[in-house]
Amino acid sequence: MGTAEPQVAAAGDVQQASIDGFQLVIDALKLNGIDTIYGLPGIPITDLTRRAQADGIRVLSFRHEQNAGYAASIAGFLTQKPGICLTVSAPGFLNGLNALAHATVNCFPMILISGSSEREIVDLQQGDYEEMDQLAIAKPVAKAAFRVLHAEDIGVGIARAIRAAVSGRPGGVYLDLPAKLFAQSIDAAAGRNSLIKVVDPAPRQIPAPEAVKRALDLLKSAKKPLIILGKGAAYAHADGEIRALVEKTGIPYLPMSMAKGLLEDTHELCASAARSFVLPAADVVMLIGARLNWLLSHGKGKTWGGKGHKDWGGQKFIQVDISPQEADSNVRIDAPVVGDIASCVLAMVAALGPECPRPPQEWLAAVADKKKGNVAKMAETLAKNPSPMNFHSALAVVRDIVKANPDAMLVNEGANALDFTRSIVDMYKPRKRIDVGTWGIMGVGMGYCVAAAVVTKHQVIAVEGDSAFGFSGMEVETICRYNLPVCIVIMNNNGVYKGTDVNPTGGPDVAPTVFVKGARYDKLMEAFGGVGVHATTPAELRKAMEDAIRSRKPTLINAVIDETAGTESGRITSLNPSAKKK
Ligand code: ADP
Ligand code: TPW
Ligand code: MG
Repeated sequence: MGTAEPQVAAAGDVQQASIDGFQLVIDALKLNGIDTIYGLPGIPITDLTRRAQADGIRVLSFRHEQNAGYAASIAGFLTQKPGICLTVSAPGFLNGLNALAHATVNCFPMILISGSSEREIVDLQQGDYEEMDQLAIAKPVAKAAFRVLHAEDIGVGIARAIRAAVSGRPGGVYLDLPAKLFAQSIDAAAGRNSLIKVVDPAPRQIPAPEAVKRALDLLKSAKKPLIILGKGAAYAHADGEIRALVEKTGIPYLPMSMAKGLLEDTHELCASAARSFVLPAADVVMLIGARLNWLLSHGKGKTWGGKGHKDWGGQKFIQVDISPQEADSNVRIDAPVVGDIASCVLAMVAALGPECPRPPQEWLAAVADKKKGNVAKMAETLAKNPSPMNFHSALAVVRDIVKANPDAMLVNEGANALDFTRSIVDMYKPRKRIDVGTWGIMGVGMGYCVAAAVVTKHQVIAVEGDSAFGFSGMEVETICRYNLPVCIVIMNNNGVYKGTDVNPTGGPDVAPTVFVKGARYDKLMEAFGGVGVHATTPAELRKAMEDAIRSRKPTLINAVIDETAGTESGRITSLNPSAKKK
């Protein structure tokens, strides 16, 4: 004992004089306000997860890196700070890579940090543990990719990753940290001094006044103007400016899926219920943070009033976007406005002046009329109470629950489970709806639930197709482990799109789209201490959802849906070659 104290003191002195790679990474993240890591431990990053937690970063461990990655990507969308996903090398990296690509495609800021094996061995392909040239593989799907080889460069590496993720059009960034880097020690003072607190990581980008004028002149000339809000508008946190623009101009608007709630879906200018009327009828369309990709039928074809599949409908387009390259990607953009949405919309509102002309009354009346008819039709369908439940009768319940809990986050994936929820469940506040995004991917569900609960602290409601849920279902353990207020509703129709396909050969295998009949997903939740409920009627579903929200306990409701109720591919049957033939 007598000699122990001086030894500890000596060791302490040495430690204080130097700092290792692990610590520099943690300090660099913290210095930049990063407080949460979504990941999965293992060589060589296990100690990074431990030490990050010890240093006050919240480290959320997942059961599969893809789900950690999706969580990080949506945390980026919700917070405008890069979501951090941390994985091990080769297989862990590849599992996370899907989410990195997803972040880039959806314009979400995210950084995938993966440990990697020894460079000298990897580059000579000598067969290291989990050998892979991860940097090269990440590059095509990342907005940017960096590798840090020396401890003194960690500060620069993290700063570059942050800037690349959040500036301009946000995206996924890969940061490769070889195992050897973590163990490197350098002088502590020099190490700390090498860290960079990024100043103004996502600088405002002010639009050119002439671009604003061009856009407003076109907008004012319109007889049938329409505004389309995309998830870029939701990401921009410019809620007040966007409301001012819509209300001041009095122009009907259409929210894309994740822009729902930017203005409440019940707003009198919301044209969602008249979508198929306003798209072909509009003469000038202003896109705000929405791309003319497949989700908007590329701005042409029959959806837009064009004669054939590739014909333009004759609309003129204004596009507000931070990416100068986005305009003209599909059809001519007559008035591009390049800048960040907050600055652009603010500039437009200011330039409109006090007496802003309203759109012609005939246009507003026509839109309102279409809406009224469609809303009435939908109300009729929702009021039915068939047995077994169908998507409509179940979603009528979800619609009420979301209305009563407008702060709740809504996670949504599936085919019919997605399309019906999007059209039936109104949103009342910005950035509350998160879903399959630009790719229409299955698998984001449970990762999104974890991040939504952790970031917002609000109740999370997930409406999941039974197939969609399966992609990330094991993360219900994660939800239970962190005791998150997540209520998962599985629209269980026994399969992909429906549960009724048959094997044409008459053989023993079921059809590729069919699952175990009458599966009890609720039992899965009970296995980890959560609440599982089997609901066969709207009343049971309502009670279970109300209980879940009251208790904030992790809950999974297996909502039994008529297995004949869905349609092939949900609303995008047209993209499915075989369905088209039918
Ligand atoms: P949606 O799927 O909802 O139609 P998209 O993902 O297609 O939306 O489009 C989002 C667009 O928003 C992208 O083109 C992106 O460049 C843009 N964007 C993202 N953030 C901003 C921002 N802060 N300011 C301006 N544009 C942005
Ligand atoms: C990563 C293809 C699109 S929708 C879907 C699949 C498999 C599941 C639909 O069944 P679900 O919904 O969820 O039960 P419902 O209500 O219609 O029955 N792999 C990935 N992404 C996609 N989009 C697919 C496959 C697909
Ligand atoms: Mg299904």
